[in-house]
Amino acid sequence: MLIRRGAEIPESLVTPKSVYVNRRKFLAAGAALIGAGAPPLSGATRLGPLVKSPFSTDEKPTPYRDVTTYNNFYEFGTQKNQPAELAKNFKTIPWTISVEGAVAKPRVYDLDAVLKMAPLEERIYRHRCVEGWSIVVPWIGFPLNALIKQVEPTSKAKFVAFQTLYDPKQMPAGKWAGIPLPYVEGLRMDEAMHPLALLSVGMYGEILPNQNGAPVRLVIPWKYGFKSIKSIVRIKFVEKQPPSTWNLQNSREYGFYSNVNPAVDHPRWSQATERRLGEFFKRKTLLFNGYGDQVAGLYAGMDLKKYY
Ligand SMILES: Nc1nc2c(c(=O)[nH]1)N[C@H]1C(S)=C(S)[C@@H](COP(=O)(O)O)O[C@H]1N2
Ligand SMILES: [Mo]
Repeated sequence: MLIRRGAEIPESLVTPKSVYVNRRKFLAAGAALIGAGAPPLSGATRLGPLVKSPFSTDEKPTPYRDVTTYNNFYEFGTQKNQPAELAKNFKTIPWTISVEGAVAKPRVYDLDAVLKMAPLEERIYRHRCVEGWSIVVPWIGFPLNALIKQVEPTSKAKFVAFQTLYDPKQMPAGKWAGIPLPYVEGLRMDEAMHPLALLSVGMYGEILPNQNGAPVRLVIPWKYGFKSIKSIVRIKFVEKQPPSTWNLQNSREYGFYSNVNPAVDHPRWSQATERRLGEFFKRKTLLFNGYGDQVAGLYAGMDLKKYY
């Protein structure tokens, strides 16, 4: 582990207290951390060293401020600006993820074990919300398939089910979210094994802000944003297609697959275009969010209008 500091100033002086405390906690969790020469814009903890990924887009990342203040995280409020406020004191340390079900080696991972699972990569991905906005995010994480291989799924494992923490004490707004909680999501096994499917622990060089799904979230760049479940506490390997929150909420509007598809409209609005946060003009939405070369094979022969 390498910890550096640029200037000869106690970091307690140059870093907001909350971040300073958070940094010490994260060090206790054994993360690979580096201090940047200059305090980062956001002032949070740096993660590194990072492997650059060939899967990154060369599009310009959306400004950090937009990505951290315009969020969907219904446990912390349904307005876009609420998660940044209401998740401020969300306690993410200690944290455990139970990996269970149809696997030879079920295990409860603490955050330290998650961070040590595979080399941390930076991956710049496009992200398309079903509501019609999009962002480009430099995520930090590693392929979900690294975790899957470690627990050795059995032949009964056809799907993977994910669950977010639901702590009504820390998430009082969850009561008014209008969706069933805890938030749950699922992937077919081959989707989960796909090299693009990312378990993320950070973004913009830093640990994940709480509103973006700290300490560990999924990022599935070819699917609508709601498949990218935040603050994961349980991963279960199952035989049958598991429930997913937005499908439970409204199955006519939100399917299990939820692949980005400009040709399949949401019943209440078109999906043909999107607005990149920070831009004025709309862009055309791309099939599989532009990742078709890599993922279309997963859906060969499937009617994407039926399996929306
Ligand atoms: N637990 C949980 N995960 C969630 C959500 C949520 O409300 N709760 N919202 C989803 C939606 S709709 C989107 S678009 C993305 C937003 O991720 P971001 O805030 O990091 O951009 O998170 C997804 N993951
Ligand atoms: Mo979304």
